[in-house]
Amino acid sequence: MKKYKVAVVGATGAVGLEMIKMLESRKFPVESIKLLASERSAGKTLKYNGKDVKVELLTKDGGKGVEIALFSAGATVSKEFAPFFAADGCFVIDNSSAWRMDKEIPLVVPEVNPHDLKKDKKLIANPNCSTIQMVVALKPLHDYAKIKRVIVSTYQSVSGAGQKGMNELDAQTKAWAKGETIPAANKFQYQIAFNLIPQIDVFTENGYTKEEMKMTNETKKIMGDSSIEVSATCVRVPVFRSHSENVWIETEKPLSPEKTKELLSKAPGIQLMDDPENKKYPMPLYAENMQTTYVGRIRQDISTKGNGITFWVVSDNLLKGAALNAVEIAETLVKNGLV
Ligand code: 3JN
Repeated sequence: MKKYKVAVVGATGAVGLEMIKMLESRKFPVESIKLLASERSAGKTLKYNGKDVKVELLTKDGGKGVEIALFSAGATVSKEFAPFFAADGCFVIDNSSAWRMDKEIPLVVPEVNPHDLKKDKKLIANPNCSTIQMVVALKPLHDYAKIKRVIVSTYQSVSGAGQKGMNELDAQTKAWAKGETIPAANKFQYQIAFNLIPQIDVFTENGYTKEEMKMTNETKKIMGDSSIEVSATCVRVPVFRSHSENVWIETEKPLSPEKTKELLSKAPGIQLMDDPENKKYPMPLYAENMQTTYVGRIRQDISTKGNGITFWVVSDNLLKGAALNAVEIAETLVKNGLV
């Protein structure tokens, strides 16, 4: 089997570290690995398959000789460096929002739109974490009953804001437990311990936040159907890892809970966890470090008379929401003979 020269850009960040772990645990055919980061982190040593790898400084030449680069270094870095990597013939799978809504750039969730990957489209965008876990569940339902409208409320863990987000919840909780003064908010707008914050990213002109509008716009693009209306409310919750979402859909064709369960039980990437009598439903603690998207609490939406379903979906935001989806895109490039 052919092996590939791979790079991870932003290797020392929360998602970068998970990307390295995903390449290892999924046994991606790696011939050589290059770990790249900004000046702040260059020079550190990380492990790949038990061997020390020195983190090198990211430069515009970093993509030379690399076949696949996984980027998780933020939109600004991606805008500056990714085009140089792509021009050197390297596939770039970018986890930031920099290119997601660019018409020329595929925005891919392998379970949903693998056909959007093309040999000559070297730059590929990885969607927002909240969008990914939702569309994996929406796709089979849309194919069967055509979704007209989605209303979603998210419960997003602090790891969505990176290591600093996790450190902030950790420090505030520990201070509370010791009876000390709780450290002031820094990464988040307000104290996150024992609180909920109905703001992720900045507000836009229509009153929705950028995170909420990402869910609307990215869903239409990935599903290849701009007629699907999506209204999202994104909330930060004091959970370390895994995002949870309650999703309501309204469909053109009637859709029963039984049919929804049948469709989702066969859907790739999904595991049904829906047995309310035995208190079985997905929860973030359960999804942490798992490579599956869990769906439960499936029921008829009583406000839409047979054409509406509501469900609860939970997935590890650093895995399916970021690193795993990126590695699965790379795996799809290999499987489809594109790289
Ligand atoms: O907060 C979350 O749970 C998800 C955050 C995602 C995020 C945070 C900062 C910048 C993104 C993203 O993936 O959309 C970006 C960005 O790339 O714009």
